[in-house]
Amino acid sequence: MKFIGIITSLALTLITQVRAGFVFPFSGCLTSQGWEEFNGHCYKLMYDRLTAEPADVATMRDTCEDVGPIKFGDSGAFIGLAYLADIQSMEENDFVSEMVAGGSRAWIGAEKDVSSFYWIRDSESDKVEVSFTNWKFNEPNDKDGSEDCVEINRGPPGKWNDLLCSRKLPGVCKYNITAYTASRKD
Ligand SMILES: [Ca+2]
Repeated sequence: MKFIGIITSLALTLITQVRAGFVFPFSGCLTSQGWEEFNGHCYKLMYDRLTAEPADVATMRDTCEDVGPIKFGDSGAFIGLAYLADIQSMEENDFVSEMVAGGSRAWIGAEKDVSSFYWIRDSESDKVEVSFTNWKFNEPNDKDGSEDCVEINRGPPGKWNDLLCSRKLPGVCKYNITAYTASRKD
């Protein structure tokens, strides 16, 4: 039985490391596929995983879950560990802004509920109220009372703007390397 257990464990490790044909490393990031490392996390600028086009926020959240590494949830289902990026400091903001680069705008993971913005990582974790911010001058302006999502690089590099969640942009995906490696030890 111990042998079977080891085989099962190896199989699970292989399944969870390999995603879309890629093996996610247990340290560092999958640089060959565009993932870049900053402060214990991996980041990637992504487009819709199905169309390779810019997409609305909901589609980009799904894309992030689909393109990153996975773990097994309590129900036994696979859970994607990557999420539309939260940003906690100016250093991280600079990193993300430069990674998006080229004057491009991109979704980050903040979304408004009533009057406050929250980071939403996945359906299993609580949303966390945004603390660090880098709003563009006169933003968030909630134009027409309907701007509930947040883009980076609007106007000056690194600055944030609130806009309609249905607008189409690429998105910045992110996952915690330690959360990934820890998920392999249970
Ligand atoms: Ca706005």
